[in-house]
Amino acid sequence: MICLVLTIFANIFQTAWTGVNERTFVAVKPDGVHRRLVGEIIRRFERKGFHLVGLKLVQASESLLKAHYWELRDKPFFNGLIRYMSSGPVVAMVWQGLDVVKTARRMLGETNPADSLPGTIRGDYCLEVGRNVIHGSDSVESAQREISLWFQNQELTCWEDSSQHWIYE
Ligand code: DAT
Ligand code: MG
Repeated sequence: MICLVLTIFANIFQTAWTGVNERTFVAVKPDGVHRRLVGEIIRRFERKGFHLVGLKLVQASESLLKAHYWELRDKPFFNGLIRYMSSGPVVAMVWQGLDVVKTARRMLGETNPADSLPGTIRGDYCLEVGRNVIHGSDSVESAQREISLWFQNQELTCWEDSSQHWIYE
């Protein structure tokens, strides 16, 4: 019985995060904050038509960052990555909209700015992989994991977007 309830709940939860309600986790990294890129980055997501549901300035703890980048724990750059990410505040955000995970990654550009096309955030505003100004979830599953790591449920705001009818047919 408990299993059934959990399955139904999980399904409702998943359904709620698909289609126009898909969500992703985006963070302006400390270099982006220091370099005054926060407004520019938010502007790009707003103008694209995505819907902001969570936003905060965070001095991330080492444990949060280690959990966030757990998959990279064996990489030689891991310790440097954690030092960089904890060196200053991060602007953590949750954006919502159709295909937001994939589209946000395309807006970010490639992991290495040198491979990122002009017009992407990393293509326009940075040069080195170790200072690539922004994070974006790489799949719907990562987005769910990262959103729950960085945000409490009550920090996410559901609000009616008056421009929805002009963005979706
Ligand atoms: P992404 O941020 O594009 O999802 P990732 O998840 O593979 O890329 O790596 C996370 C971050 O780690 C990345 O934004 C910058 C850093 N990083 C990745 N590869 C690196 C490398 N070869 N040298 C230094 N830092 C690296
Ligand atoms: Mg990644």
